[in-house]
Amino acid sequence: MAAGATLLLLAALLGITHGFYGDSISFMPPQKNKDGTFKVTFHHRQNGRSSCPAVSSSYTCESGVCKSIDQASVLLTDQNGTGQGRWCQSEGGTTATISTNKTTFTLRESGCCWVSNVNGKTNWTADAQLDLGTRSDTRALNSCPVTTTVSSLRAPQNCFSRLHLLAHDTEGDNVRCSFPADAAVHSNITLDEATCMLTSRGHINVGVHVFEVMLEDFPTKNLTLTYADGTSAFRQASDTTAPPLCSIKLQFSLEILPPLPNCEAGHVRPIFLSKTPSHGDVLHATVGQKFQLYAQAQAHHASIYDFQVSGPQNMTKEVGGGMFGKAEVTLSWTPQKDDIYRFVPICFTAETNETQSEMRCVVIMVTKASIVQGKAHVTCSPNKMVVSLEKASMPGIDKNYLKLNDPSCSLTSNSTHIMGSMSFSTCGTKLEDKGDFIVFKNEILSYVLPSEVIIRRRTVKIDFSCQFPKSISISSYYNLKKSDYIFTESSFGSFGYTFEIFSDSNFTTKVAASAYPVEVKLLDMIYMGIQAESDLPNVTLFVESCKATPDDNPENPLSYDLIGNGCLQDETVKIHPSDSKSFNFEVQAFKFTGNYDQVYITCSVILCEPGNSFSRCAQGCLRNPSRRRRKRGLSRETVSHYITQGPLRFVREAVPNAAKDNDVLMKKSDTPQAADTKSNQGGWEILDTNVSTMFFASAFLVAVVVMAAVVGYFTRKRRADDRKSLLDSGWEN
Ligand SMILES: *[C@@H]1O[C@H](CO)[C@@H](O)[C@H](O)[C@H]1NC(C)=O
Ligand SMILES: *[C@@H]1O[C@H](CO)[C@@H](O)[C@H](O)[C@H]1NC(C)=O
Ligand SMILES: *[C@@H]1O[C@H](CO)[C@@H](O)[C@H](O)[C@H]1NC(C)=O
Ligand SMILES: *[C@@H]1O[C@H](CO)[C@@H](O)[C@H](O)[C@H]1NC(C)=O
Ligand SMILES: *[C@@H]1O[C@H](CO)[C@@H](O)[C@H](O)[C@H]1NC(C)=O
Ligand SMILES: *[C@@H]1O[C@H](CO)[C@@H](O)[C@H](O)[C@H]1NC(C)=O
Ligand SMILES: *[C@@H]1O[C@H](CO)[C@@H](O)[C@H](O)[C@H]1NC(C)=O
Ligand SMILES: CC(=O)N[C@H]1CO[C@H](CO)[C@@H](O)[C@@H]1O
Repeated sequence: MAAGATLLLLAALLGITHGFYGDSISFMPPQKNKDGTFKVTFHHRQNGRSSCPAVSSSYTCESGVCKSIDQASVLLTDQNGTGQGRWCQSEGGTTATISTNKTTFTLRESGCCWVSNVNGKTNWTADAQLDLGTRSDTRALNSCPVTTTVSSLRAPQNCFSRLHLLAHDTEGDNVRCSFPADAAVHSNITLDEATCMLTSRGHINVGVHVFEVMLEDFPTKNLTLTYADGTSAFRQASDTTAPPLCSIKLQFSLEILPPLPNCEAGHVRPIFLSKTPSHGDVLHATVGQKFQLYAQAQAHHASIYDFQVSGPQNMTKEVGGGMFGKAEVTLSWTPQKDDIYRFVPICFTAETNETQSEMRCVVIMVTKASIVQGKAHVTCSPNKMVVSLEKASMPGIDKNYLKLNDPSCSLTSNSTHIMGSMSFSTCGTKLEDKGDFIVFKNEILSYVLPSEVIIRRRTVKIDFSCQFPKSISISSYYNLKKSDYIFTESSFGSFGYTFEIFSDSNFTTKVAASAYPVEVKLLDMIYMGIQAESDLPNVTLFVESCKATPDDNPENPLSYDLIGNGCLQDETVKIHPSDSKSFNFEVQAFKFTGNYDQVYITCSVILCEPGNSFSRCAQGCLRNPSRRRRKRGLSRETVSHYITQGPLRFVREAVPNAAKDNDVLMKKSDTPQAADTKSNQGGWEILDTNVSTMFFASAFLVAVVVMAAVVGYFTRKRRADDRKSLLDSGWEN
């Protein structure tokens, strides 16, 4: 299959004089022309030290496959000052028009002279192979994985533990990374196929190590590939023997330096600060508009003199210093017309004399215009709405930078659509009374990281809503599932929580919706259970905090912690064993001191993928949460979401000397309407009269109310029961 169409890149000059330090190749999405030929455009970056190729390599095409070749000149893209050279990189772009009946297209380049290295490698070859079939999911040719490295990677021997390579696939395919069969890799260095992370497993000798890494993309769904000759191939996602859709080679050198006394990031090894984009981020740039990337690093005991960058031609670099060993860099680039739909990898390191920071890489997606008109399709069901956007209507859109009204909710996607689902109480959905209809509204917005200095993405704003005629009793729908919380997050898909009250410690019989507000007696045990549901099969539920408030506002300053930072805060809380997606607990009923008659419980919950000992779920109770070390990228976890249950209403026990209180109680039960309005916002009748968002919010913040009319006597009793924090004198009046 590999034979046939081969475009030879002859770059002999490079290698001979200064040695080969590695290269990377990135393809633009290949295009099929109307006449049946293919347009293949790629950018080739080559690494050096004191000098980099400044002239275009000469390309030849075998067996008449290439009808035309258009080579843009090779330009130096980054270097450490003339003569001083520690690194340089150049990039050249090539567009080839190819005509072939084959199903794949192969690019190959070779040279004799790797830089002298401890692996004993001399000859090198650069390979890329593209499948020329039209994918049934995108109706376009496959796009190759996107990767690159900076020119000069170096790490002190005792500090090198891992190197995270960029391996992005624009279609969301799986990218697998591997060493080619003939690679001479040090036996103490391993490469993780799925994450593309090089890891040290032991002693590695000082010197220059050279690496060749194959990046191959495999579809995550079944799809059909249709070829120019009319044939087609069905590709089963689970077929592990199928060839990759694209395979490209990344080559680089890593110099292992003599050990340093201190490896801590931020000491002499620079550490990136929060304004720097995260590794693997996908950023957006618009043709004709200046794109800027800002990064900041710090080394307390070394001086950062420069940043090394792997980027496109004509990207400019501005390095600035700062206090306390900080340094910053601003990269500016204005994409041209030819760059449209290009995915540009950018990697950078902060450089000190002795060493360098970790390598960070991002991908810039170049799109046409800054305003996108997109259409949303909304499906309304009794307890949720699902919105989907057709990607084709918004070329270049990226789900990772779209959010719903509540930015803790993000979106998922398949190859053709971007989707989000939410219940009417979550993700910032707002209720509006339109007279004859009740409207639940939300919107999709492009969002900007709070840490971002420069807003660079296109603006996307799509309103969507579900409306229900007021005349039908929507209450009957909602009452079915009072505590349904549905969220969507890009890495997790859709997931939801139910938060229920159970009648006993078996946690099998739920208190029926009609029984809300749930009446409890002071000092009774209340049994509550949270259950998670997720698109992902293997997730762990973690309850980070649970607190009680006298109303459905979790921010109410009057609150009492049952669980905080994953630790039990109240001695009556007991957790019952359950499966990984459930959390069952009991707590002794209580009430707030003062004129408060109900209690709502709000918990902050997180879902994690198992297997990461640094995930919030694995860490459990943290007495000092600010010291928690987060390791990014190893496995996924959701952000915290709040879910609320209640109200619980206290009913009074027959206690002596309570006639006065009983009067109060009687009054309330005489006017159930009013009492209800207080405890659960009047149920659903409001629909027929005057709608307020209040009704809506509290209807879903179904709470656990413990009760009115318990005054002085119980207050004192509680104190006697030693539940001190509840009864803090500050709360009494
Ligand atoms: C492809 O195959 C057809 C039929 O065999 C032939 O006529 C045509 O010349 C071929 N094209 C190329 C580019 O080889
Ligand atoms: C390197 O390539 C040259 C010519 O391309 C070949 O003669 C030589 O045998 C190769 N060396 C090795 C070690 O593969
Ligand atoms: C690999 O690491 C182990 C433990 O550090 C060391 O004993 C061994 O010599 C190393 N292997 C090589 C080839 O350096
Ligand atoms: C892929 O196709 C196979 C065989 O046709 C089928 O068994 C499997 O369920 C499909 N998988 C998906 C994700 O559609
Ligand atoms: C880079 O800038 C030069 C000079 O301004 C210009 O001629 C060239 O076309 C630019 N190259 C790209 C790829 O934008
Ligand atoms: C930088 O490193 C070189 C050797 O690599 C050394 O000669 C020089 O003194 C160092 N400069 C500083 C400022 O540390
Ligand atoms: C993507 O999701 C949308 C909405 O659920 C669906 O209509 C569409 O068929 C899906 N596309 C693929 C390729 O699965
Ligand atoms: C122009 C420039 O940035 N030159 C730097 C190259 O690297 C050395 C360290 O090896 C610096 O001292 C130079 O300032």
